[in-house]
Amino acid sequence: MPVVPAQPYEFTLDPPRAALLIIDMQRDFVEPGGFGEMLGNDVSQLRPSIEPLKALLAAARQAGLFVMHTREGHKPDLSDLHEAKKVRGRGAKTIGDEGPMGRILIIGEAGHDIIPELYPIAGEPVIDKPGKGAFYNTELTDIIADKDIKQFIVCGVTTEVCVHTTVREANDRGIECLVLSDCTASYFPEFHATALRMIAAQGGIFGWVSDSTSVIAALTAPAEPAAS
Ligand code: C5J
Repeated sequence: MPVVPAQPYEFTLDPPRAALLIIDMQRDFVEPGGFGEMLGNDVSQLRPSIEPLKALLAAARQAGLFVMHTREGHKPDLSDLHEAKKVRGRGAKTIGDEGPMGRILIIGEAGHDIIPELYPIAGEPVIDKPGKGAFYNTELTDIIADKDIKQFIVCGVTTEVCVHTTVREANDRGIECLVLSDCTASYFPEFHATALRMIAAQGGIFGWVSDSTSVIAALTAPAEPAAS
């Protein structure tokens, strides 16, 4: 099995049991005019993750790795939006209000969709999640049980919010998480760095940290000849 250099120690990748999980690479988080900017963030901080993630996604598809995408958002009638989340931030505009890319963080609106650079293709589940974690109130548990997935290669935004919440949820469900430093991003570079350190600390308390170059090398390495 391919071995990926990682922190706190190497990660043994089992491709048939692994999935690339791309968290919330949505226009509402990455592009101006969306939810991220509405909260006062500098969305340009997320852009450097796009190119490495694009290369990784191409390599994963080429290698036949199972790919999943998530999108944070809510039903148009807001029936899955807690009042506590709706009012958080005390902004002039909130989830469900009209913004430059349609109603903010609402399923079906332009801003809620995944950025064109990383758009899903047929066969790649898109998991709509109302929370920060990808397991809460979604079909993810059933999808990974059906595919017998035991490892996630985790990418997306933001590192300390939806990526971290999902990694913690997955960790408690026995999934090994390999988080890629150059394919994740935060509006706050210091949170990004610290969030990654938290994952690999204490012997990998939540998982492993590596980068796209290392995973692409592992996915494209020629298979070792079988022992005679
Ligand atoms: C946030 C996310 N930051 N995808 N969502 O609200 O991390």
